[in-house]
Amino acid sequence: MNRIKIAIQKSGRLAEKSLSLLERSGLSFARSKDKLFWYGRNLPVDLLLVRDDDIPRLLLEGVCQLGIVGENVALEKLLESRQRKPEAKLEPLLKLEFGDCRLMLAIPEEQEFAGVDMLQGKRLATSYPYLTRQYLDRHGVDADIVTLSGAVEIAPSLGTAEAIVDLVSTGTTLRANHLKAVDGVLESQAALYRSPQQLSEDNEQLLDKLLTRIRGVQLAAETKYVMLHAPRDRLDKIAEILPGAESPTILSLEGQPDRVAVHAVCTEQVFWGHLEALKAAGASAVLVLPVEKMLV
Ligand code: PRT
Ligand code: ZN
Repeated sequence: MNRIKIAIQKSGRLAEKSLSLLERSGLSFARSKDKLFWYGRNLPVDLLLVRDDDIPRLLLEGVCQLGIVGENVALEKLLESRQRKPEAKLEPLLKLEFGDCRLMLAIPEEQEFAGVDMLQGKRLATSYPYLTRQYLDRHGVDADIVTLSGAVEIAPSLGTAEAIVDLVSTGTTLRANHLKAVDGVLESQAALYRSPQQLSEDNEQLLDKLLTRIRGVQLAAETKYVMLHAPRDRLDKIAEILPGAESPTILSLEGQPDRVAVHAVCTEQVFWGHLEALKAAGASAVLVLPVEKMLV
């Protein structure tokens, strides 16, 4: 059986969460501090630790079979490689719900935004020239794209561009540079991608198993096991409040004919508001427990 290689970011915003997701899915690796390659100990699945920008190419070339990278980077590199190979394809298997950010058009804060048309003939600084060109084309606007590998946000004050297209999460960087986000180019989060290369049947099965486990970890992260006591005649109301719970288990309570114990698996987030509503509906002894693993 061939081994599967998964590429993840070595260090940076996605590194820790990518590794943790794989470890929580039951993969264990012989860690080596400096090396880029970690051997899989319990399954034939190894890790390659690289710069995030290299991950799409490793997948497109079939060096790695799976990779975790931001959709922003995957799409940018895909558009870039289509210059050489128009049929290049890279599709996400799963969105991973971390690394959220938005690629946005930003202009100096004192300027009025009069639509994307105002960029006609202007200079736009970005580290995402292909996504930016696609965005401009979508709006029928022609502008000069100044490609920078970092510190894009200082381009307008340096006079090298009139506007920028950059990643934004909290907006602090834009504000610190007297810029404001005026339009969205792309919403992004980390995703699991697979190489377009064909896999052996064994590896296809291994990949299915990994996907099921990763989905299970994602589901378990949101899922809670809720236990409570409730008046028997308020059961309908209680069941309505429990978020994402299907057919709770009802158990009788010794010596309390009017009250029952309710156990439910809630597949949506349980907030304080839900607990307060349960209490108002007559529930008591409400316990919310984390779920470690789920197989559905
Ligand atoms: O070394 P390597 O090449 O692997 O890492 P890198 O420096 O290229 O990437 P890294 O670790 O900074 O980011 C990896 C991925 O995290 C990105 O490709 C995105 O998918 C995602 N991500 C999420 C972000 C941000 N949020 C983010 N805020 N990537 C970058 N930023 C930067 C942004 O470029 C800007 O400079 O943070 C600044 C803006 O942040 P706010 O909070 O001030 O708005
Ligand atoms: Zn990078």
